[in-house]
Amino acid sequence: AVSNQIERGALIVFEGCDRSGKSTQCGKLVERLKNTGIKAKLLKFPDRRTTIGKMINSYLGQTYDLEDHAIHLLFSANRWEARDTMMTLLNQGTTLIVDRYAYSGAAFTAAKQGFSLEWCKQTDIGLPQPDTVLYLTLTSEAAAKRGGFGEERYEKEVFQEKVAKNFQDLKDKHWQVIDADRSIEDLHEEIYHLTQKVINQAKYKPIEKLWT
Ligand code: 2DT
Ligand code: MG
Repeated sequence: AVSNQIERGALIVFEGCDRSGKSTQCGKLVERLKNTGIKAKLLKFPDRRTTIGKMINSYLGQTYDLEDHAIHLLFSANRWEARDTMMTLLNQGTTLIVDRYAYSGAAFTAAKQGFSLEWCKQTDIGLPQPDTVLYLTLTSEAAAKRGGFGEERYEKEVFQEKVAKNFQDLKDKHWQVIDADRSIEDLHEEIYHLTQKVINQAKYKPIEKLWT
């Protein structure tokens, strides 16, 4: 009955702490999907290439200061400016693999003094709802073995612990928690198999709105 309906792509989001291997896994997954004939595209937030993204990049690189609410709104705006393109791609059948999304937006800002998770979520309400959120976890010991933090804003132990706690509070039925403390290949295999199921199940489902 649905044979002449266009199959949409799935919206697959990766979240997790620093050094959990998100970016590596996103890249490998997109390549694997493409090699098996599935239309797929990699997106990353923040997208530092847009005008808004350049401001975010300067902020993260600590060459530019912004008031905490203002930078939160820019991170959110950086997703909204991608919204129409995301919807078009999904509706044309392209699966999107997304490296960080609104959950990072809320978890990071809410780790700052004086911000609640509830307030932080407001600006992203209504964005496309992910079909799944793959949350890669590492103990802080396992993370430490992967090397130290970099020089960007937020790359500090105490701050990252608050972020991790916020991620726990953001978890909902769309989340799958994945232990990232193993080899790149093993992790990739598990993720690839999980996503096969998600892609098949998403095909004829409408795209819902985040946090509504
Ligand atoms: P990358 O290291 O992944 O480029 O992220 N961040 C990210 C926020 O504070 N708010 C957001 O909305 C997003 C998407 C997480 C750069 C840093 O920016 C943080 C780490
Ligand atoms: Mg980083």
